[in-house]
Amino acid sequence: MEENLETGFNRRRFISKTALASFATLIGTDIVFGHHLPKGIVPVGITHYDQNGPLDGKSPYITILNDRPVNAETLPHLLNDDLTPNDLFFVRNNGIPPFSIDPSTWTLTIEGVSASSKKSYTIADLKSKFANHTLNITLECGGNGRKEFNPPAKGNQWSTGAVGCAAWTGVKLKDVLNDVGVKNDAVYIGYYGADTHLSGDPNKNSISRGVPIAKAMEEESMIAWAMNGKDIPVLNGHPLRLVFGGTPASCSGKWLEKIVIRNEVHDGAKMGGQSYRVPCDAVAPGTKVDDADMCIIEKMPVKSLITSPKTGATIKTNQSLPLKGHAWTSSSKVNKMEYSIDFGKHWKECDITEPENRFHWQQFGADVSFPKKGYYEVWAKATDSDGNTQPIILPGWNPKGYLNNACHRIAVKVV
Ligand SMILES: Nc1nc2c(c(=O)[nH]1)N[C@H]1C(S)=C(S)[C@@H](COP(=O)(O)O)O[C@H]1N2
Ligand SMILES: [Mo]
Repeated sequence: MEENLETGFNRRRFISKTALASFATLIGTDIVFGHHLPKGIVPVGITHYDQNGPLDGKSPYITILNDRPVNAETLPHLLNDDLTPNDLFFVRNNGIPPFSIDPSTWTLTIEGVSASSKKSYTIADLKSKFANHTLNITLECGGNGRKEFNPPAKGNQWSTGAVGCAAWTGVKLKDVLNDVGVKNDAVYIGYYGADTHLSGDPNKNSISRGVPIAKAMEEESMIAWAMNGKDIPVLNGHPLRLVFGGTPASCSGKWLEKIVIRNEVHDGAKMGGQSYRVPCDAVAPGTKVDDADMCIIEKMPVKSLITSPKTGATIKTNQSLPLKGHAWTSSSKVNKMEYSIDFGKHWKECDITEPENRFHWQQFGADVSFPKKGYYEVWAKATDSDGNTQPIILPGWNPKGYLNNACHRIAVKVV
């Protein structure tokens, strides 16, 4: 490195020391001639590395579904905290995350036919020009629960763990959009992130989705640089990401570099075809649906998760069982939380906290007692302020297995 400087060689054309160090960590050994590696070239050993052991910045207890791209979810009992710790927050990647990230030079550009100007902001600009906010927002992958659909749907076989709630710190998206200027004909925003397509083709995006302009302008729609008071983990979009509650988390663009303000529905990667879409009208399980009859998912349904005890808990007949969990919705809030110990025949009400802000998942609790020894299941069911309730077994089947908000169930043995 020094040699390059002495010979006056322009060091900036080469990969930075920090990027080299993170390459080395991923490979598990030094990259001997790493200082010769031109910027923009990712070592092949990295694009094909095998994932053994914990993911970068993640707990060893997180469940890894795939390693290329990285997808990992969290078991229900590990989601017991009001705010999900960064190392336990699920990861859903469509491509390869950027390896060389320098927050001090990172810029976000906003442009588009429905933008009155084109502006770029560094993270320092965002921090100083706009009011900073911290909101507790739940992110849930549109495919969370896909595993249960029958006939099965292709895609990551998420169980219940592609969800988490964190305290996100950043600025309101609407403050930044207003600074750029939004024309009256604006319909949608689209995002572009710094991750690369799995094929390695720099002209392809792994994903480029967005939200209707009305959603972008909501009070809780954010551009965030911190998660639970710390840097966002690289796998969750460090140094900058979008955060939208109540929509599929695929709208919340990670490694955010660009936002376009469009006068039509954004048509980036994974906006069209069957991606993040469900049949506009309900279909029988197994039906093939034409792309033209599929509608974009703009809202996530009401849902809940029992986070304590862990399924399989054993208690004594004279004991009561403290039940705990979270409930969330895209409407204003969850109004009612119930549980059943007799497979849904009778329901009893749980206590539930108020959300600190919209999209903050709410905490429910109950003391459950059982009439006699035996095997039981505890089922949990949330009802939101729009009157929507979770289905007991499965919601309507759809070709890609989205929006499974069935009641969560745990097994309990009373001895
Ligand atoms: N740039 C970029 N943003 C992205 C993705 C991605 O692959 N690349 N995945 C999306 C999907 S499908 C989901 S569910 C969420 C997951 O966020 P997380 O990995 O922080 O949990 O990020 C969304 N934002
Ligand atoms: Mo997702």
